Amino acid sequence: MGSTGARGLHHLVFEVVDNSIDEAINKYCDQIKVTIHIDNSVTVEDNGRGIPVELHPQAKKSSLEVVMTMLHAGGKFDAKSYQISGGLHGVGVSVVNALSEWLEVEVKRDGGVYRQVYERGKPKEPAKQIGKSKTTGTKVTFLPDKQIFESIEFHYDILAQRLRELAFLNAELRIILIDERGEPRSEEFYYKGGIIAFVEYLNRNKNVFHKKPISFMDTKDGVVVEIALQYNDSYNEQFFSYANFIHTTEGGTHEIGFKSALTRTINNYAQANNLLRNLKSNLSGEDVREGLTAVISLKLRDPQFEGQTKTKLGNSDVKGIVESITNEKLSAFFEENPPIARKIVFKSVE
Ligand code: 0RA
Repeated sequence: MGSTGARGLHHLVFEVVDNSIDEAINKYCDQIKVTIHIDNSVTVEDNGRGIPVELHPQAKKSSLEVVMTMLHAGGKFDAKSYQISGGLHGVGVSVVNALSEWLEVEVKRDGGVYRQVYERGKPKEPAKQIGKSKTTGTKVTFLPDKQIFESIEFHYDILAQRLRELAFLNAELRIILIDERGEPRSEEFYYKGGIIAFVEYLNRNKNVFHKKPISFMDTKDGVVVEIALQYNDSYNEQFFSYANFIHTTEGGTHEIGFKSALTRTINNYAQANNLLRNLKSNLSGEDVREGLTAVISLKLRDPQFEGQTKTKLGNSDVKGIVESITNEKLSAFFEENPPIARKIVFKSVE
């Protein structure tokens, strides 16, 4: 988990949520509910396919028990999916289990409800069927181990911030957060517009240059690129980049490709329309990013995370991919929307 402090503690929740997100990415799940209970145990419930429960022939126990007790056994068998895990954390739900005083898993699958309880990662008894169900899903409830973590008190805002971010990055996924401690509190994160709604949210208190964020999406060499951007009248830059749902705070090749294309496209438009008459040189990268709010989200097969905090995307082919997609889509947008393009150029010149 990386730490026994607050960071590691909250990671427990995100680790379980990541498994549900994997189901959502593959369109098996459209709702995730996270509940903080009064004793600081947490429930993560999804309506995905459910963890397989049948007997695992090699292990001679249920697949459910294998997934919950063996390191890296949680991986999907359909390797073609872009898994969220394999990035920063991705240690698997078995680690959450090992670091919990107790954990209870309930799976609805194959017409039944199955349940198993563990203490500090050890099953109390084999998984067994406790009922019937026509639906599917997985529900995990765990109490972090006080012998391991310095504190087991969850912070609502830390959970809310990441869950909101995940909802922005997964358009149409509904994520519900409930806090049963003290005065009950809950929020629902659901954004039909995905990262377009993210940009609108980041600019919610700003005067924007154009009502609708500029957005485009394309796939090249198996890399899915989604970008949304919107200018406001401030001088700040707000830039959020992601690779496989991991916030790449240290940047990387996707950011370099985007920034290079943005500078180039704006200069090209300005030159072609004779808007740089009073300037001795081209607009710089910093010029064109004043007042910019942008979100870029990539999905790729083998993300290379580098840097101090492993939040810098290193894949070298990604720079050219993002650059060419941005050049093409953004110049097309400028050609079709001259008033917006001119406004952006004038602000950059200023
Ligand atoms: C292994 C295989 C399959 C699904 C899952 C794990 C799974 C794990 C979690 C953890 C939380 N929610 C989850 N939902 C699913 C695929 C099973 C299949 O092929 O049907």
